[in-house]
Amino acid sequence: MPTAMITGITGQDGSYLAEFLLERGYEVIGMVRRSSTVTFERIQHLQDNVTLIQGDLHDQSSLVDVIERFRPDEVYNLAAQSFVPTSWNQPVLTGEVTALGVTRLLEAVRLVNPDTRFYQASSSEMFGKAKEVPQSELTPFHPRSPYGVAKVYGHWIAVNYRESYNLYAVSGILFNHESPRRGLEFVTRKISNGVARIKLGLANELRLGNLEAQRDWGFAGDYVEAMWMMLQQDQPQDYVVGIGKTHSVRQLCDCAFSYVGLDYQDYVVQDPLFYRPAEVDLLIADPAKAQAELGWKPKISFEELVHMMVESDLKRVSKELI
Ligand code: NAP
Ligand code: F7E
Repeated sequence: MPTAMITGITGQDGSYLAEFLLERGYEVIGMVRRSSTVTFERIQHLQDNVTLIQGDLHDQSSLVDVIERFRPDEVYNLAAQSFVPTSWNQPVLTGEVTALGVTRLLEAVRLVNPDTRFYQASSSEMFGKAKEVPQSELTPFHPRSPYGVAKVYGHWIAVNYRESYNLYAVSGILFNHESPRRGLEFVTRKISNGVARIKLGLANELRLGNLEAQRDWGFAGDYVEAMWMMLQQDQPQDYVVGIGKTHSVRQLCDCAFSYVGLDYQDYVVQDPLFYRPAEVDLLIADPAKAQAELGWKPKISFEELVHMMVESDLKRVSKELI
């Protein structure tokens, strides 16, 4: 039975990846950080089937310990300070976890078990003020947030350990992927939750920032499959993963509100509080390499994703009313 270790297992992607690997017969080790309240909501249903172990990307010895104890065949580094606006408020912490944390984990792998295959969660945010549209593995980076800058570091340190030490280390440059398990502060979930609350009479407006920003949005469940595929290749390489279609936040609002028979223009209020100091205007993936070499194909469309998220929030908010 192969063993996989996931950092960030309590996050959106970690929970879907754990499900995916368990279905394929893996023993799954999840690294979780200590906190005063339990943050296992997304993996509650998996707790009998995964082994959870304490560790933190700030702490080198905890990473060495977990690799020594379980000697995983595959390590998926999904842990990060992942919310872009927070990276302006906490730029140093973001750098410590999202950038240097990658080096700490790579060091643990290199020193303890260099045969481990390593996945780094890189991001389309690295393209930032994009030099070309769509963006591929060859597009230069121009990050526009401390988060994007930290991810560029994480990306290049993974490439560097591959080239310096011959580690099987790959970076998946993933575009935005969402689900009913997305954090409530990200725009897709903020909208699906807002729509549910308005529809059920609990709110009468939804305050958002830049409605013209465009993203290439896909379903997180589809994207974790690409992560796994990248670690099954003969040679370690980096891949762009996305749908290849873009929608604006305005179109997302339209799709979500009209699904429950409402007009978004009656409820959405633009609030400068949610504007960013520097914006990423147009991100759209060129996933040709992942499709050709990994055989990766997304199964869920943008509309299906938005409807799935609104349905899920309608159910959840309705239960809260009982
Ligand atoms: P997420 O829901 O925010 O999850 C982040 C995870 O990291 C959580 O489990 C969190 O633990 C953990 N974490 C944070 N700081 C840590 C630390 N110091 N030590 C150990 N664990 C720590 O993020 P996601 O959406 O699943 O994304 C997964 C990864 O992909 C992230 O690296 C993200 O930057 C990257 N990414 C995401 C997208 C996307 O669209 N979702 C696109 C490209 C790249 P707690 O539960 O304790 O907070
Ligand atoms: O913003 C605009 C906002 O916070 C998307 C992370 O997973 O994907 C995610 O980062 C867009 C931005 O995601 C609001 O200005 C408008 O242009 O949902 P988001 P993100 O910043 O793209 C990348 C690939 C990652 O790697 C990250 O980890 O929506 N927007 N109004 C808003 N955004 C938020 N959050 N809230 C608003 O009210």
